[in-house]
Amino acid sequence: MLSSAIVEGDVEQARHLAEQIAADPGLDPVMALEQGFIPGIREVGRLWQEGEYFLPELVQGAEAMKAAMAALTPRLARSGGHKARGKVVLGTVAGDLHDIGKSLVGALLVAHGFEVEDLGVDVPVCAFIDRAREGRADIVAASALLTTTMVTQRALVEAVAEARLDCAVLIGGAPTSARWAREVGAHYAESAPEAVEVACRLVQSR
Ligand code: B1M
Repeated sequence: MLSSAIVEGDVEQARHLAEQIAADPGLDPVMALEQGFIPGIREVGRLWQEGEYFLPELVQGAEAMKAAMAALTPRLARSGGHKARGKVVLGTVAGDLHDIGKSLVGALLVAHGFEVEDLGVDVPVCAFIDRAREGRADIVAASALLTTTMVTQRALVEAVAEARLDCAVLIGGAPTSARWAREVGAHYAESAPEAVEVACRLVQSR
């Protein structure tokens, strides 16, 4: 049901279901995302790739997904600890407008006690560097959803080293992988919950 609200691009239904989950303390919002809403948006991507959906359906599916996320985010923020664990500067790299996964990473980091400065989408490398320097960030976290924009993650690692910033670089996003992260010299997380685990490890080891 959660997945089909997204596949059908039904914004009202997606919001309604997410609000019900958010209001029920017996339900796990992360599980609802991982097992319901996210498979739905991935199915939208598959249908679009196979030519069954056109751009309006892709956009509509994304709208439904964003409505679900908006309803669940306050609950996600309340679900974790409140100890300040570290500072993260987060964004989707330049040229890339996908923000659903990035926002999920941000919401879960906040839920687990991190201070997160979310720079949004289409973020140039220099903006990551400036904010990380000024905010004395522990981690710079960059999402990329396009094979054409993931190369910017490499540029970010290089820029962090060049600027001699004392922070780790964490990357993720659908086309990326642990292998890609190793190649560019970054830390990697496959999912938002894993991003929290990696961020906790990185901050603890500092
Ligand atoms: Co776009 N899109 N899209 N799109 N879109 C993909 C990514 C694509 C795979 C679809 C496809 O072909 N099947 C394809 C990329 C192909 C490629 O490069 N290999 C694609 C394309 C081509 C495009 C356009 C070029 C289409 C066009 O205009 N012709 C265009 C690009 C615009 C741009 O960015 N410049 C475009 C536009 C759009 C919409 C605007 C319509 C919309 C985005 C809306 C929005 O984000 N506000 C959209 C959507 C929704 C998708 C799909 C269907 C879903 C993405 C998503 O939100 N997934 C996507 C297909 C797919 O992913 N299967 C697709 C759910 C989200 C929770 O998952 O972001 O992967 P994800 O995040 C995961 C993990 O990756 C990880 O955690 C999350 C799960 O817990 N993660 C991190 C993410 N960031 C992380 C960071 C971390 C750690 C983990 O540390 C920092």
